[in-house]
Amino acid sequence: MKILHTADWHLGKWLGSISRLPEQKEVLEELCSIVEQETPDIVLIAGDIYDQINPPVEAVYLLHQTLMKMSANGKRAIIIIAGNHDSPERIEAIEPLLFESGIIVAGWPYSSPACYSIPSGISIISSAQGFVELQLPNCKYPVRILLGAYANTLRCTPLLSPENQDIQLILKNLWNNTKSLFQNKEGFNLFIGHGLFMGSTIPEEDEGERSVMVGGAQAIPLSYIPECLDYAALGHIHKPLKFDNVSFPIVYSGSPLCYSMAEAGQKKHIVMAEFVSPGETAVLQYIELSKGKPLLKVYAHSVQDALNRLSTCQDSYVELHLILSNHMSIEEKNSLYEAHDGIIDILLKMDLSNAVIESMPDMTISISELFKSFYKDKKGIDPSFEMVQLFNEVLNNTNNQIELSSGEIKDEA
Ligand SMILES: [Mn+2]
Repeated sequence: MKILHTADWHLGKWLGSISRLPEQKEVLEELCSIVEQETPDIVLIAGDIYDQINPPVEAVYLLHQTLMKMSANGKRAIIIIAGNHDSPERIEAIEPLLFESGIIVAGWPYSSPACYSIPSGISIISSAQGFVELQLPNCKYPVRILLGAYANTLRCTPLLSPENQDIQLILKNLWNNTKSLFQNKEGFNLFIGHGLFMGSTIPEEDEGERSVMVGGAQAIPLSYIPECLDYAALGHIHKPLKFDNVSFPIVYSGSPLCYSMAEAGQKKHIVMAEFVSPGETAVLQYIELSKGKPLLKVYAHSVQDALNRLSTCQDSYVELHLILSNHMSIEEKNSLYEAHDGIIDILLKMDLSNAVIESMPDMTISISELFKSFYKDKKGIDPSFEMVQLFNEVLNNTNNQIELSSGEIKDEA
């Protein structure tokens, strides 16, 4: 029995003002060819299918197109759970159609898929809240799956009771009560979950995920996942991660593309887990994904230095860290954006240690004279007589108002 595990597709995601949809199309095509080559019996997609609750239609189309390709007309089972970026209602809304293709969607931690069989040979032979048991066409043993869709207070409402409002404990009880349905070794026992799970350390969350679980307050201990399992497919952390010191593989597959600058330089992959028979340790294989532009942090010490560096990385998205000793003009800033169309952000830092202060303005001269010298500095010509007159007029009015208002304050005091 062969599983393909992936997660965090974030379809419809943007990086700054750049849509990642073209790259998402490419990487999902790559994923479909891996599925064709490796012929897994089941594909697990561990949440954050979309990047937002209301995904753009192009993203919805891409998801449906990819699922239909991967399912091979209902011959391959696909399990999808909702992540914190997905709307549970929305992803379950297409269930009646997916149903026909052997695709099972669990939007809520307590979703209980209906039992059915389809002509290709996939059957849901039993189900319960957060649980499904499947019989697959080419697999002698049943496959039991705990469905750990992303959980928070709002998404667990029917599971809350006056005595128990603790989401972590509710999940622990739900999963442990369900395990009585499958704790024997006469089938393959899997877990698919989305959220921040912690072993001895808490994995570092990605940009855009941190606000969801502030300070790891809602992290779920790994020990809450029942022990009688063969593989746990996790989603939420974009960097691939396999936990150590656990009795069966508990794995974050990571996202298929680098989605934030914090992921710059990360290699992305999917996980294949193969079992000979129930109870035997899975053989894991990581298949690298090669699509998507790289994300780079580029450091430069002058505008010219930045232009030189930008010319060597035209196929990347760039966060430019510019350390300057003098201010940058609008023209210089524009020249940077013109030199590279993948600049996500320019972070400017002033290094004044070697700055040459060319001329300090003479603070003893009048404001009117300062204005004339400022104007000449900016425009390259002296201000006209009328301009100076207008400036003085504004200046006098302002001074009068200041005197007036300070007088009023004095009166009030
Ligand atoms: Mn997530």
